[in-house]
Amino acid sequence: MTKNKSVLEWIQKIKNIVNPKNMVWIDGSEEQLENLRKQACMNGEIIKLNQEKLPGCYLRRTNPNDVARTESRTFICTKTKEAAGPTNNWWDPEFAYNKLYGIAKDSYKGKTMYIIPYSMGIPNSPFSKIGIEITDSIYTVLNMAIMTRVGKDIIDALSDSNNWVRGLHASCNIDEENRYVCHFPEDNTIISVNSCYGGNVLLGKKCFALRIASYQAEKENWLAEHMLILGVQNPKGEIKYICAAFPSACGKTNLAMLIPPEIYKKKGYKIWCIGDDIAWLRIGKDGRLWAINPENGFFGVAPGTSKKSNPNALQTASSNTIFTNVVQNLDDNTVWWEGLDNNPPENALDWKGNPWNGKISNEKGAHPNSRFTSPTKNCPCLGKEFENPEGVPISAIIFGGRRQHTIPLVYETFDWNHGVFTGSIISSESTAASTGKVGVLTHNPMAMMPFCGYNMGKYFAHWIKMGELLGNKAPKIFNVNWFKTDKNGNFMWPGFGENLRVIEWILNRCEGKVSAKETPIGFVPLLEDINLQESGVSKETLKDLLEIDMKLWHQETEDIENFYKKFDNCLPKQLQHEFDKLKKRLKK
Ligand code: OXD
Ligand code: MN
Repeated sequence: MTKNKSVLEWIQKIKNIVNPKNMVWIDGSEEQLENLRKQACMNGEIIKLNQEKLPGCYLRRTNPNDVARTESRTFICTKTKEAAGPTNNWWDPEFAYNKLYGIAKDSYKGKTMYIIPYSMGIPNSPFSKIGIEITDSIYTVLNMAIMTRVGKDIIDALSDSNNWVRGLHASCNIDEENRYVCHFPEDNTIISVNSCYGGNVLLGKKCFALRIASYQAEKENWLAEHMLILGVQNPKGEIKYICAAFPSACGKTNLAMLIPPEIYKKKGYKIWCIGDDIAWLRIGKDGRLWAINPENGFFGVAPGTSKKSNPNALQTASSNTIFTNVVQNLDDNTVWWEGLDNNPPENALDWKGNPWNGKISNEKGAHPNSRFTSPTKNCPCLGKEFENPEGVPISAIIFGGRRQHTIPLVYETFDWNHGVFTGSIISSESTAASTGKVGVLTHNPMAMMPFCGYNMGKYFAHWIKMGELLGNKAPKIFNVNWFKTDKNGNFMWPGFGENLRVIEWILNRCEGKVSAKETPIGFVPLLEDINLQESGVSKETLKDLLEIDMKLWHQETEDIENFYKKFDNCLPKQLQHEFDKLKKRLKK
């Protein structure tokens, strides 16, 4: 497949460790993938679903101990602990290599070693980067073939370069006590053992496109971010693009594919999805910030996805999709999950493969972090610029989290550094995307806490520097919160497609079309500037949604103070300064 010396040497080294029966290069051909699907159906790794109703679709059940990312077992392995910073788990590289090679030793015995050359981004584009993942799991190969561009073209594009990311995945015994995901950013390497959960083993995604890439981006003056990219087409046909960072399972996929409310549709508004999870942002020739989505598929959360919440995602996941840990309806061999509709199957298997009657069972049928892996090209609202190697120019950056109180529906930050500060103080209620308790308020700066591959203090400084490089071409930065609740615990904002009303205000602000009210935390909309027509939201509720509760903000500052202490001397002085200014404004 290749004569590249660095590739061949590394493969030989890994082969000597894992000791496979044989070795197969993934060439990206449909024929090879189809053979692998057949093999995986035969060995029980995946189940073929009803091909009339769900053409090209399969189901996978993971080991019940292996259903989400394991942040406590994810490590950044750099020469110094300081390089990994105060928010990452750190291991000395030599220790980590020894430990993980020890665990992976002989673990491919009797198995096939699959070698997947893949590209994050469009092959041959200067914005793209290449990786090679070795795995013993066909499920991983099939997912990688959806999520990234794989095959012979990629290894050809690499030619004899040594600039590629090494990735070793070994399923081992799916032993949670020996499950580790280690990143070695200083030598472009990732090793993941004892898991088959997507976020831990699709090494192009979180491991490369965020953790390793964020490390590279800091050195090369760009940004690798946990952001969706979306285009808003106005009635004049102009498309403006925004990026938005939200923690896992907070609705990025829904926002990226939103359906405009009827009145917006009638006026001619359209939404174009460019990406739902990761953005690589670079300064373009024109000095503006440009974004590409380095992925080629969606690894979306299934529960809650419905005709009402996200018809585009449902359509996307209706063919050539791998479902993981959802319900199997035995009557017609299709799939179901909580929130899909009000008609759960009676004759079904739950995500663990146990008999399940959705009409009477008190247990959930699908795991809350069950997923669909679907090709981007299935998405009915995929923007044509998705294939543009230069990406799309970004007009606004949005940060957000899941907060019942304190954070208003939307506010605009005063300038870039205040925007970076606002990103740095995001906290959000934890979700099922990672192991651990759900619903706990957790700090998640820029939604990158689990994904920043180096010292987060240095990452903040890098954001500040990017603002300096962008100068007056920098996009405006906003903060949103779709999840504010009233005193009865009900969501006050309808969310989903209705979020376009807020995005319209954001774009109007970018174009200087509307004024705003200055508050201690930033600019909030004037009540009349958010279009509530046919939204079902009253002006009174909007007022509550936009309210800044001083008492809660004082508490928030105490919390920020504690959080910032973690960073010690690596917190950029600009952020401390922004924090001091906020406290002063709140005192007035
Ligand atoms: C994801 C995540 O899977 O953020 O995208 O966990
Ligand atoms: Mn994500």
